[in-house]
Amino acid sequence: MTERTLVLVKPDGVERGLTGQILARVEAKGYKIVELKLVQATREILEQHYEEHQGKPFFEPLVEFMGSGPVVAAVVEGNRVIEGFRSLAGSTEPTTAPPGTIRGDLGRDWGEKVQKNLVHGSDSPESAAREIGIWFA
Ligand code: DAT
Ligand code: MG
Repeated sequence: MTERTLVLVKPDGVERGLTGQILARVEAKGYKIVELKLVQATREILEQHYEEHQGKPFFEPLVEFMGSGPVVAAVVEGNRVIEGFRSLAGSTEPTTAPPGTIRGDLGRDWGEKVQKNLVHGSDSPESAAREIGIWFA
């Protein structure tokens, strides 16, 4: 079934000049970018976006990191794209994310409190709808 997901290229990805490579992988897989923008996220947006992580020890460093520079926000469309993009992205921790994935090929541990793992992808249809509403209000 055709779905939409929210993809973010996080500040580390934008800063390292990896936006093109990351979006190219999304397109090469056959998904369609239907919305795209470069945005400096406000604290309000980030608190909403990471609502589920409020109270966790990495929440504050995460919000700080995500506001440390511009991010690229995209809405990506395709059959089973929510699951498909998470598979392309690889697991959360870039050190051990499988080679072949965005995080596995392009990311690593930088010795910081937060995982600088290049990308975000919504994890369910409910999250996708909620997150697209936050970033593309
Ligand atoms: P994902 O981005 O794979 O969906 P998540 O939703 O569990 O992972 O966490 C959101 C982000 O928070 C993640 O991309 C990086 C950061 N993060 C998660 N767990 C962490 C941890 N244990 N220590 C530091 N940062 C963490
Ligand atoms: Mg998540």
